[in-house]
Order: sequence, then structure tokens, then C-alpha cells
Amino acid sequence: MTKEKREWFEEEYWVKIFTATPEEIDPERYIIATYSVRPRGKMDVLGAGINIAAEESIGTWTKVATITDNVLKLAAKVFKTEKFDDSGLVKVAYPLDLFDLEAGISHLLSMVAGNLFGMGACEGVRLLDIELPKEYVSMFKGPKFGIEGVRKLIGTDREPRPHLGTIIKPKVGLSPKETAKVAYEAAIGGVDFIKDDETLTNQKFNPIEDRVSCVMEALDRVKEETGRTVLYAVDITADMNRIWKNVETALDNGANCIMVDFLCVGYPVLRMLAEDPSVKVPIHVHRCMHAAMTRKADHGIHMLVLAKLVRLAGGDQLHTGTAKGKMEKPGAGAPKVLENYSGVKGIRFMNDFLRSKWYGIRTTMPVASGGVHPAIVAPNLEALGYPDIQLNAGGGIHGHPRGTRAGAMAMRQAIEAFMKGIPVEEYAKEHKELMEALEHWGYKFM
Ligand code: RUB
Repeated sequence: MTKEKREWFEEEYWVKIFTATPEEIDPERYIIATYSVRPRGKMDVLGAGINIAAEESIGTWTKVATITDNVLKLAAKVFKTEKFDDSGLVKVAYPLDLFDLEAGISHLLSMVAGNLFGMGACEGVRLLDIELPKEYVSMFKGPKFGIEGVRKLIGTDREPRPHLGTIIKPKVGLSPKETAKVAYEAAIGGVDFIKDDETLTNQKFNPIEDRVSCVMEALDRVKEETGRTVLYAVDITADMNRIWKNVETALDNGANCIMVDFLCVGYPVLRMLAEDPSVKVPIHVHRCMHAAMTRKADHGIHMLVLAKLVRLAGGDQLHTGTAKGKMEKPGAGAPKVLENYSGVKGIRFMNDFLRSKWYGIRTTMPVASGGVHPAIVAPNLEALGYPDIQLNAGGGIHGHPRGTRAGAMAMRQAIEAFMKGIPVEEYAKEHKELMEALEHWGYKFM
């Protein structure tokens, strides 16, 4: 029985080509990806990292005679590994010269998030983070408004506080007029922002043109009655043959915000909308389908990576999850060493990035949504960071015992209580809508 043949990339020659020391990696000349890996069989963490570096830069499953010295200069490099339990962390540096910088995010993902997920060398691979050099980031315009620009539109720039958003519920089936009535009640009750749900676009029962004109007429009435500007994010999600028609229809009928399901349309479409000068309104980015990639602790793509690229592509607001709510926390159960990349800490880490300085790229407002109701406002704000955050509540507003307007009032009261440092139960004694909400839902999802 001959000695088990080592894999080609375990040969010293190749290990040298696909590895480097941290000192050899200039972060301004590389795109750096951090992966957690669960190697298969006898493969170790370094071997898994070399597999990724080889497959995603100049290698394949076997040595080829066609390699040249110029090709070798494009090799990706594993420059840091860390072992824990049956897994490990690898940092892979991809030389900037490996990329077509004009080709943007679609091309970037084909490399740092491409074939590697399917390789037999690993039981699981999760792309945790991506660090982009200034030269790469400067290829993008980013959000047109950012947190500051949206605050100016709503009027919270002088005294920043968490924004309150609602999703029209039921998510589909209402007529344009019925939608406008719900929107009016939510706006009068105190929401700053109203959105279509992620599956409502231009269906026969609620055509975009009628819906937008009815809702904007209602919000104009709110403006006259209260002086407050309320944003309405119209879901314009569609394929390329239809999306611009949706955008134009929405804008022609007075929409002051648009929304897109970014994973369903793709980063190029988000970037196209954000960088187009005719789209003079903020873009609210919904992330439906993300959990197909972000949910599992040992395989997929962390929402942080998707969020960084949404900001780069120009999303003004992005759903990033809740600390308390109905949706699963991403990567729950990951090893402690990955705590910044999993669970609630992972969401906070992501939110802080979206609010941080990033070369000249404007910020993106994190949106916490999914089962939010007044009793869990405080723990969400505490855990996810404030005041630069938007809390969206659908059922938590429209499910209030006294209807939408009272539901919006209760949510605003819960936010006020938190910002004043008053326990919600205390504040509810003087605010009946809040008391009714607490009595109705208790501490569900806590
Ligand atoms: C929430 C809702 C959103 C989900 C999306 O409605 O409709 O689509 O929150 O989840 P409700 P995420 O407030 O009634 O639960 O924000 O995590 O992407």
C-alpha cells in the first residue's frame, strides 16, 4: 500500500506560493477575506485556506504545466490562521491586480465568494468579513443620502433619535385606497417611515401608480396637519425589463423613497439605482433571501459582508436584524472566538460599521425589524446601538388593540421612554396606548 499521496498544494513549492507572513501583506494592495473553515478528514486549517486561495486565484485541483511567472504573481495568499475546536479561521489576501476594478461587486463576489463554498476539502466555509482598500472603495459613489441625509428629510438631524418605521400589513391584498388609509393612520400616529412589504410591487390588486398617488396624497395631508414629513418606500423590485418603469412610475407620482429587495435583483441593480442622478430619493434596502446564506454558523456568508457591499453599492437604509424579535439570529451557536461574527454581537458589529466613517462613503442606516413591538424596543436599542437606527414594526403597530394609529403612538412612546431613560412600564402609566400594547403582547420574543 503506497504512502497516501499528499495533495499537490501541500507540496512545499505550492505552500510557499499560496502563503505569506502578515508583514508581507500591505492592506492597501490586497482585498482581505476572513473565512471560518471546517476542514474535511485529514485536511488541516492551513490546507483548507490554501485550497481557497488556490481555487479563487490561480490554482485548480491539480498542478498544470501552463503556469508562468506572471501568473504566480497573482496568487492569493493565506497569511493568518487560527485553530479552534474542529474548525479554524483563515485570512486570505487577494492581490488587487487579480481584479478588474471596473467590474465591481458582481466580479468581486465571483472570487471571494465563489467556487470555494462547494469545495470538497471543507465540510463548511463561512465568509465572515471582507476588508477593501481605499483604491477599491473609491470606485464607488455609495449612498446618495446616508443617515444624515435621511435625517434631514425627516427633520431629526438637529435632535437625532431612532426613527420609527412601519410595514403596511397585511403585506399584500389591500387596494391602493386601503393602503393609503393605513398609511395615513400610521403617519398621524407618529411613524417617520412607511414601506411596502417585500412581496408587494405592481400586482393587479394594488397597481404601483394608484398606490403611490393615494399614499402620497395621504402623506401630504399629514404634512399639512402636522408639519411632519413621512417617507414612503415604494417596492420597485422587478427584473430589468420592468424595474425602471416601476421607478419612473413611483417618482412621477411623488414617491419620496424607493425600496428594493437587493438579493433578488442583485448588487448591480442596487448600484445602478443609487448612482443614477434621476433617482433623487433615498433607497431602502430589504434583504429577503439573505438567510439562505447568513443563517448557519458554519457555512455561507455573514450578513456583515453583504451589508458592507450594500453600503458600497449605495443603500441608504438596510435591514440588519433584531436583538429581540421573530427572526433567527445569524450564525447563532458559533464558537466564542467568532462572537463579533455571530448572534446579537454580530449584528451590533455590523451596525457600528454601517454608521462608521469609511473613506468618503456615506453611512447606511441600520433597520431592526421582525416581530418588533413596544415592550422590546428598549432591549433592541440597547443591544443594537442608537440613536442612528430605525425600528420597523408591522404587526407591532397594526396589531394594536385600538388599531394602527394607537399602535404607532405606542411605539413612539416606547422609543421616547427609552430615550428619556424611563422604564417602559413606568412610562406606560401615563401613556394609555403604550399600556394597552404592553397588556396585549406582554414581553413576547424576550
Ligand atoms: C416585519 C417584516 C420584515 C421582516 C424582514 O414585519 O415584514 O419583512 O422583518 O426581516 P413584522 P429582516 O414587524 O410584522 O414582523 O428585517 O430581519 O430582514
